Amino acid sequence: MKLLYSSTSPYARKVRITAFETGLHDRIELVPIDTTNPASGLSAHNPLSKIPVLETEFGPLYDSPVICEYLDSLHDGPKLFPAAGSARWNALRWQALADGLLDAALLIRHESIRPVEYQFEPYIEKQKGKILGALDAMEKGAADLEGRLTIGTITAACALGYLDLRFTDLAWRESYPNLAKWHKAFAARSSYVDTLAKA
Ligand SMILES: N[C@@H](CCC(=O)N[C@@H](CS)C(=O)NCC(=O)O)C(=O)O
Repeated sequence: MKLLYSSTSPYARKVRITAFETGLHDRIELVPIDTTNPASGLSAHNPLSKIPVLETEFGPLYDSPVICEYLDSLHDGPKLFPAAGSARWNALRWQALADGLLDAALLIRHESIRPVEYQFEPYIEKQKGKILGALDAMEKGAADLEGRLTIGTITAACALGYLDLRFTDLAWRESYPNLAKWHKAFAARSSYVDTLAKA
């Protein structure tokens, strides 16, 4: 299976960590894509022109929650998407929360690479508020993260990793000690180390 990705994409990282943790890593061929290059051909794989995209026997799959759930259906080990009940809905809520943090972070990033005269500070502040709101909720619920590995814990780790990559000024560890402690342990996993951004 081909995975269209970039090494800095936190959504693609979710997929790559999922592939490692489910033992499917060797079945995936990584195909780097530059999303800023209109000639990349990405839109032929995903009409939204976004990564990650996984080429499968069912055609291209996107976005990251769909790809991760597909990969989780291919192995017999402990499931990253719990089948039912509170375990399932908690994992999916954590995924939505951390994906939402990432969405806000990416919007800030897109805004901040525009020429300064086109940047709209109130919009950036609004998105920053979403990031901080998500971090507050994650800090309060950090005990939840200590449990089994799920798509929720993977997404939370990727979201915090993206703040480390692009939002160092935020210094999130200073205000969110429980999250910092949890993330430190998660960051020792080889799936996390092997998927660190190369840029
Ligand atoms: N909800 C999507 C978000 C994917 C996404 O926004 N990917 C970014 C890269 S980190 C992208 O391809 N951006 C290019 C664009 O928006 O044109 C997912 O979870 O896969």
